[in-house]
Amino acid sequence: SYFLSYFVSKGTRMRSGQDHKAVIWIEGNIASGKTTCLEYFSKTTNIEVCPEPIFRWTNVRGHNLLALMYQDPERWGITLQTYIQLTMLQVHQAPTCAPIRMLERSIYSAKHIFVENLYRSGQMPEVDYAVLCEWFDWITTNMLIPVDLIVYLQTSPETCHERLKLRCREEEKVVSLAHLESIHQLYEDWLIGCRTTLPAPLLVIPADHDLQEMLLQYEEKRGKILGAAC
Ligand code: DCP
Repeated sequence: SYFLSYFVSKGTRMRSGQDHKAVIWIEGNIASGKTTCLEYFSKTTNIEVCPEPIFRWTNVRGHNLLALMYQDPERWGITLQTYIQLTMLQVHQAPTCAPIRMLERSIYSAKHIFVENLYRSGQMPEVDYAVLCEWFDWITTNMLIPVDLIVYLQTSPETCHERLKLRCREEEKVVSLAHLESIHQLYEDWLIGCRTTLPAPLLVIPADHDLQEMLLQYEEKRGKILGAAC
């Protein structure tokens, strides 16, 4: 009923029948095809799509922080990831009118994938990692980060590597297959291995297929995706 409110996601999120806005996160490796997925759903009325704010990471008052991080991860890893944490939090908190919001990645994958990768590969000093962990824990304990469904575009690192070479993004020229393998493994551990409790149900979509086939998949699964989120 209109007055019926209930709790989901570890009891942190209150929903009320009329004003509830569904939130979907699109997760996946670098070049897994998240942008294509978002573009497809952006054509649906009632859905607001929010791409990762890369344009902010490549221009922080004139500084290309993403490029700096790839050039010298030990020096710039914490700076980039602190900034990404801020910009993703701003995306999560942004007001919206649309009944469904679809986000590219989340503050969760920023931490569980990219911060973990820098630390575990020995490219981030332990003290930098500790500071980022404390920020992340505080934010996720004290702030509302709404999510109703996590969609995981599951790819092989090899496919991502091929796509990455094709798109030729300047900052990413140093991204190797080994790097994509590490990111892939962390995604598998986080979402499939479920070492931590996920903040929402998970839908896995195999995403190694070519563009046409992926668009067909989204067409086929749109009911499932949108239905599961609402
Ligand atoms: N990145 C990072 N740390 C994060 C998030 C992203 O270092 N917490 C980096 C990885 C990439 C770049 O930012 O070099 C952009 O991420 P993606 O390539 O995954 O974004 P795209 O929009 O290109 O994704 P896709 O190709 O799936 O559409």
